[in-house]
Amino acid sequence: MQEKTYLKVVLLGKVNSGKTCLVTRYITRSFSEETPSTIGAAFCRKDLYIQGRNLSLAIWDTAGAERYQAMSAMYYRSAKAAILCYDLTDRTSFDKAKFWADQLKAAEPDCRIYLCGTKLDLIEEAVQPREIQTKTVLNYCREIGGDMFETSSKRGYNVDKVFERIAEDFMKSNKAVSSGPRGDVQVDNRATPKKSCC
Ligand SMILES: Nc1nc2c(ncn2[C@@H]2O[C@H](COP(=O)(O)OP(=O)(O)O)[C@@H](O)[C@H]2O)c(=O)[nH]1
Ligand SMILES: [Mg+2]
Repeated sequence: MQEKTYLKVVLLGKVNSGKTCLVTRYITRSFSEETPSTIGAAFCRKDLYIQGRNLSLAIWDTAGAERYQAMSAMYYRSAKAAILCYDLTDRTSFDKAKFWADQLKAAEPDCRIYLCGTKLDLIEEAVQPREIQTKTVLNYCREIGGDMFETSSKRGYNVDKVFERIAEDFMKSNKAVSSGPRGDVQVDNRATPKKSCC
């Protein structure tokens, strides 16, 4: 049987920035206006076959814990990719994403950063004005060596792209890495998730 590689991916961002909807859309292909405001960690797995190898994404959603600024570094420990969500219609959410980028840079320098501007549909349908310009984020990404996407979980726009890019980047940089089913066994097995989202 072919060996499976595990990749820990964490989501971070301001409350209501669309993290849970992004994961839900990717995993279940669905969207609901009413997302549960659970406290604890939610863990999802997505198995992929990419470039001739089995890759399992271990996706961690904060599930409300992001309310506490000092969210345990255990949450993102050993993560190889972080999706930092910000709401394109909420200026302050981008400041929060930058805050998390700083935290990650200090604690997990090997973790790749993917900025994700959410709720693009609200702008395209003129429901709300854009508060964060694409160029601003692109400049920031260049500065920190990250990547950027603009998505709509409601429409399903660009959501798969984020995770595909994460998987591709990881495969490019890691020819043969293997770890536990949650991306980092030793740490994450102790931090038992209170709720599983799938
Ligand atoms: N219109 C629209 N609303 C969204 C989108 N993503 C999330 N939302 C809404 O934004 C709110 C917060 O989303 P949620 O995923 O729970 O944010 P979280 O706190 O970061 O996990 C919910 O009311 C969602 O329905 C999107 O792509 N488009
Ligand atoms: Mg959430």
